[in-house]
Amino acid sequence: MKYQFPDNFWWGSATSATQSEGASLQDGKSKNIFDYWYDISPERFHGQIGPQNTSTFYENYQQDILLLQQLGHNTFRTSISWSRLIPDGDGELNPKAVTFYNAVIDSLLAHGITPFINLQHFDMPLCMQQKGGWESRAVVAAYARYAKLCFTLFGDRVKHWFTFNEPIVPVEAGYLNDLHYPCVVDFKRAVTVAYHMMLAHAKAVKNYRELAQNGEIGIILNLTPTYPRSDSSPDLVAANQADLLLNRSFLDPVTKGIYPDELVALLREHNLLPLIEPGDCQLIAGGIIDLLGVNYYLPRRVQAKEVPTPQGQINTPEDLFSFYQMPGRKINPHRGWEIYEKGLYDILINLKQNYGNIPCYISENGMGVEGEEQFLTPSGRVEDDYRIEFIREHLQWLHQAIQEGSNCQGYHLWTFIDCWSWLNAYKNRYGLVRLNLADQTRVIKKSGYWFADVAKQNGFN
Ligand code: BGP
Repeated sequence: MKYQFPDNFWWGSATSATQSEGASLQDGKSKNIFDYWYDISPERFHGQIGPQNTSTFYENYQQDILLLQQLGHNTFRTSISWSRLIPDGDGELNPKAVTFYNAVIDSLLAHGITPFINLQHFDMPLCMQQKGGWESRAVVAAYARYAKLCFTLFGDRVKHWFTFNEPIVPVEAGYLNDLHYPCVVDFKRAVTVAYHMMLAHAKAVKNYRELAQNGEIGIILNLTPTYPRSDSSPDLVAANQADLLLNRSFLDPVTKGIYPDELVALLREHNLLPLIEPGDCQLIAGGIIDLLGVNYYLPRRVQAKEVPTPQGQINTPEDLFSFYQMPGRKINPHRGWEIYEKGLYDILINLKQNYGNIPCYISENGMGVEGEEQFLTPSGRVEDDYRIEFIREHLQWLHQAIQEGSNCQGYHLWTFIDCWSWLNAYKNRYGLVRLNLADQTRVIKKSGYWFADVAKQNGFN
C-alpha cells in the first residue's frame, strides 16, 4: 500500500534554543532558569551535564542547515531565546542575538526551508523568574513586548509563529511535580502560572495581528490523549478531570477563546481559581490561533483513586485521579514511555470533531534511545531501524486521519540531531543525525536517509 500525503505537506523537525544552541552564556546571553538551576543543583541533571554547549547550533548552524536540506526538510522549527535577545528581559536588544537569528532565518530560506519560530520553550530568563516568573503580570507584559520585538525584527520573513511550546510543562514540572526549576509544589500557584501563560499567549497574538504581517500564529500543545482504565463511572470522571486540567486548560481557550465551564467549576470547587482581572476574558477571546502544533509521544491512562481524597485536601491534580499502566502495553524502555501509535489518530479526530477541524500539524513525535553506539556500523552510521518503524507506524495513523478529513498539514520529528534534554542530557538520542559529543561531528543515521526519501516522495510504500 502506498501512503501518499497531501501536496505541500510539511516535512521537517523541531528543536529549541536551549537544547541546540549552546553558547549559553556567550555573546551577551544572560542566564535562563536552566542555566541557573544547573549552577545551583547540577545533581538534578543526568550525568551532571548542563545546557552550556548542547549541540552547538550557535556555532554550527550553517552546517546544520545543510544537513536539514539533506534530510529533505521543507520546514524547520526552532525557538528564539528570550534571554539571548533581551538579556535583561525587558530592556535593550542584544545586537549579536539579532545578527544570529537573522542569519539562521536567512540561511533556512536560502536553502528552501521555511522557518517556524517559537517564542518560548521552557526557557524563562532568570531575571524574569526573579521578578515572579509566570506568577507575575509584569512578566506577562514583558513577554508581550518581547514577542512584538520578535515580530518586528523577523516577521518580514517568518510567517509561522508560535507563542509557546507545551505550556503545560512549566506548570506541571515547575509548579506541581518538582521536576524543573523553580521546583514549587503548589496547585493554586500552578493554576495561576497556567492562566498567566494564557494571557501572555493572547497578548502576543493581539500584537501579531496588529502588525498585519500576513502570516500565521499559533501555539504548540502536547495533547496527550486521555484514556480511562474502564467505562466505570469513577474512571470516566477521573479521565475527564485529567483531560480538563492537562489538555483542555490550554486547548479550549486557544481554539474557542474560552475555558470549559466544567474546568472553571472544578477549580472553583477546590478553591483554585486564579485572580481574574477586568478585560482578561476579552483578551483571551482574541487569542484564538491560526495554526495548532501537536506534540505527541505517549498516551495518558487514568483511573479513579482507590481511596478518594477528602474534600479540602486536594493539593495536586493527582489527588483527583491516578495514572494507570495498561497491562501488556508497548513501551520505549529507555524513556519509560508507552508507545501507542493510534493516539496520534485519536488526537486528530478529536480536533476534527470537537475543535472545528482547526489547521494543525504534528510538531513533535519521536523516540529517544539510549546506547545507540551499539547500532553503529564500521563506517560510523547508526542503523536505527527501530526509529524508522516508530515513525512509519505513526505516519500510517496520521495518514488514516487525513483520509478521514483531518486538517493536518505536516509532520515534524523530534529532532534532527541528538540533542540535550532538560533532565536526561544526552542519555536518550532522538536525532536523524548522530552527534559525536567528543568532537561535535555529525553523521546522518539510517533513519535520516529514510526520512529524506519519504519527504522527497511525499509518502512511502
Ligand atoms: C518534549 C519537549 C522537547 C523534548 C521532548 C523529548 O516534551 O518539547 O523539548 O525534550 O519532549 O523529551 P525528553 O527530552 O524529556 O526525552
